[in-house]
Amino acid sequence: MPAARKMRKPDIKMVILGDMNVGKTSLLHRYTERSFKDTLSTVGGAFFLKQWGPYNISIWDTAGREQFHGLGSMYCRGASAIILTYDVTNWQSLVQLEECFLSLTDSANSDCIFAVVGNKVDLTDSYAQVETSKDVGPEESGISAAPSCAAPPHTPTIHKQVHQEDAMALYNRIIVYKALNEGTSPLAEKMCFETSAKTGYNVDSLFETLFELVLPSIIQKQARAKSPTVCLEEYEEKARKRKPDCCT
Ligand SMILES: Nc1nc2c(ncn2[C@@H]2O[C@H](COP(=O)(O)OP(=O)(O)OP(=O)(O)O)[C@@H](O)[C@H]2O)c(=O)[nH]1
Ligand SMILES: [Mg+2]
Repeated sequence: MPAARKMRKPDIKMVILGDMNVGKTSLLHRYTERSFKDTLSTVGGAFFLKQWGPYNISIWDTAGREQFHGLGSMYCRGASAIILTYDVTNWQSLVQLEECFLSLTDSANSDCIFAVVGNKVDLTDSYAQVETSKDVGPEESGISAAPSCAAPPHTPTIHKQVHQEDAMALYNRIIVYKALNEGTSPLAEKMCFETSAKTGYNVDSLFETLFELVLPSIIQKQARAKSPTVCLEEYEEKARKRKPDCCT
């Protein structure tokens, strides 16, 4: 009889948030399946498990449609990294991140890492139009990238409504809103990405940067799980929560 297959518990949780139609599902699909396909608007949320070296990373895709916003905070509970996604051709999708989605992240871990991601850059920048097997930077694209499709890049006609400086300004406001340490938090230059789920531009960099940044949290969590000592603060907190109201 074949040995029963055990599913390992995820070591860490990441969540992707943003308005409907910005390309959240497509980004995850591009990263996990290495392709771009037609998507249906997400209902509720969906869960992906990514094996990264010896680690298991759960990535939660969420629905951007307004009727599902209430679920966002539940999905963010205990998250170590959150990807806030907008569409570079849609200014309102950036505004929505601050107005609707940021508060949903209050349930994430206190040391949660944030990335601000402008997707669909293939529609506005020719350097992002070359389909690549491994993503490349603007300076390398077109010339040295190994294209995996025959179509040559053409001059994009769609107006870019959001520039990276706007995303970086938002990222810096997030650091202040979250009361994160400005000195130790990763810089906006590192955490603001422009991507194309359609061509794959910058998609690997996004996920791999985040995985590297959450690695210390994974190691810390594993060390805590192995530790024979009891963290008194956590113990007291749990005991306090267990106490019935009549004892207060
Ligand atoms: N040109 C282009 N189109 C994209 C890109 N990413 C997604 N799309 C298209 O944008 C539409 C929405 O993509 P989804 O991935 O379903 O968007 P979503 O953010 O998951 O939407 P909800 O599930 O409704 O929240 C689809 O028609 C995709 O084909 C991209 O990088 N470039
Ligand atoms: Mg979706």
